[in-house]
Amino acid sequence: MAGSIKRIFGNRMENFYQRVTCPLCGSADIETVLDLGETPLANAFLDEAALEKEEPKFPLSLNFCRNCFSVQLRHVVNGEVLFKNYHYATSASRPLVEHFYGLADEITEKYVKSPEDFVVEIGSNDGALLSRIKDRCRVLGIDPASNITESASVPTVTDFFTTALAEEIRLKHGRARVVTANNVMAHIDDLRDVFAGVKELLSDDGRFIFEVHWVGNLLTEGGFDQIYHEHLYYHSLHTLKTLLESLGMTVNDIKLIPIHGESIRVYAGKSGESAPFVREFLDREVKMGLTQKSTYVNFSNKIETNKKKLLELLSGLKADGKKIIGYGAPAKGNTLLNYFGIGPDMLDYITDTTPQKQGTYTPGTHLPVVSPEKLKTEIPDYILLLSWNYAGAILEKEKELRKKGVKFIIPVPEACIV
Ligand code: DWN
Repeated sequence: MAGSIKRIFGNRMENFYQRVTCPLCGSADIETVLDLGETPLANAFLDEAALEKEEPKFPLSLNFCRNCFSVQLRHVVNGEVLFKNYHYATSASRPLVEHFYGLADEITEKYVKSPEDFVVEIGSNDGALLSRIKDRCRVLGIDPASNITESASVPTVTDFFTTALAEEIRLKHGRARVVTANNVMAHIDDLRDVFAGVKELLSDDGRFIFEVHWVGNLLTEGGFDQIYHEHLYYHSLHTLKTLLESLGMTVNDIKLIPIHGESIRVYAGKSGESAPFVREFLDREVKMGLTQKSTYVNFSNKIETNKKKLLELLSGLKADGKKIIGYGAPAKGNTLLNYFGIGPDMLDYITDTTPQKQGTYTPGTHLPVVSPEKLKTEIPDYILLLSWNYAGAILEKEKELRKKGVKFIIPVPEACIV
């Protein structure tokens, strides 16, 4: 099927266009199942000067493909706009760094047999994962965000990954024993080209190991805030397996991992068998309704119910004179803040450990982002935990605050106070 897919682009407007066919299977049998209105880009944090300027906003809605069950954004924003100047740094979240060290150790223990083996990471950001293994094998990062890669700790190509770049890398460095890509394969419009490029780069016995947020978690944990313009796809194993097999690759195994809510780690290659758990996981997805359009329509209704509950909670606390701040300025936080309409009337500021984010303002809601140091001198009554996906680590880290009576509000799947 590869190469036979004809994508008919809709009106290509400035910096974004509307999909009229499924980019994974080419079917025109796609339907909008959820609409979050027009929002600014989730990682487009503003400096002081930008506050006075008009902020670009883009439609944010989900389509469901009845043919391959893919869940995807209806409108695609130009990748250059999204990723060329990027505020997200992996190393700002310690739990994420530790998670990637674990993956790096698994890669070297299971797949790296010689210092000559070559490991490539697509979307390598600041090099956190590859820095763990760079002394044990040859490594190369690939990432388009020059403001992040300029300080990367490993050899990095500052560009988007494509089949053309894959061939260039293969000719220069040889085939890769492992290609890994984490929180990347939901961000790329022409996923077929990227997967074909991985196949081009991978050795015959190599492994393509990648992690993506799992659409099953979006529907259960209610993490609707993971929907933003960077995330063009909300993957299930069903859609990834269909795409990989259409390119002659096999899903060798899959793991469900507790990162970003719940993500799936897929192990694929040009050879090897499929572990029994692959079939079990596919059956689980069918039982959860991930291959049914109605599941996503019902999910949309759950978001509205939670929106009402959280706004009532915050309004009530403000009416009682409570001081509320935000904790963590994740991209997903901006989907929640914008769609729920939570701004300076409810939150005084947001703390975040990312140096690039401190001193900026959140897109659309214009909340000041400050260093967590502020919490050493100003004690709020309530903290809205926008980085809820690290709740365990954060609640432990902030146990002294909690001993002083500060309460945390977990916003999704249903607003609750802990
Ligand atoms: O796909 C993506 C996801 C997986 O990661 C990218 N589009 C960008 C990014 O999305 P995100 O910004 O929602 O990711 P995180 O890792 O959930 O962001 C956490 C934010 O919270 C960071 O800005 C760092 C901050 N943080 C903090 O202030 N204190 C994190 C921890 C753990 C903390 O203790």
